[in-house]
Amino acid sequence: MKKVITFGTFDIFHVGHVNILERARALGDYLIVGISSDELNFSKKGRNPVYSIAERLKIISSLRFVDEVFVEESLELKAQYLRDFDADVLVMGDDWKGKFDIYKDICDVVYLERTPSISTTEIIEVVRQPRDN
Ligand code: C2G
Repeated sequence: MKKVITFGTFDIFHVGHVNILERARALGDYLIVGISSDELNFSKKGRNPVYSIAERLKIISSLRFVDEVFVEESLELKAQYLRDFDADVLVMGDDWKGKFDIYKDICDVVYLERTPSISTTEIIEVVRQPRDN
């Protein structure tokens, strides 16, 4: 069984997240998703996620092409996660291109094109815009 693993915050879930998870799963037989804890997101992005870790775990695990989810506590634990889950392929969006090549001694590393013009940050900004009506 070819095990694929990927990581992310997946806050304010959107089609860009669906696209990367669906394509990641298509590279193997089993998809594991490490979901950043609230604290890790704060350290990565300087803000708490809008959706709690419990909500983000529930949303991602509800997808038919996701087989397993866990909480990603730290970026520094990535090698341990890859080994613990016995991953064959690490998949990330190409905004991370090159950043995880150091794990090529543990598993294959594949960067997939991000879905253009959608991001959690943009959605938050649009929602915050004052209504002109
Ligand atoms: N993504 C995408 N297209 C978008 C937005 C996001 O393909 N329009 C991908 C990202 O490239 C990433 C995944 O969706 O692979 C999750 O994105 P984020 O929730 O922003 O995750 P990130 O902060 O990149 O966390 O250990 C790695 C980090 O936890 C990754």
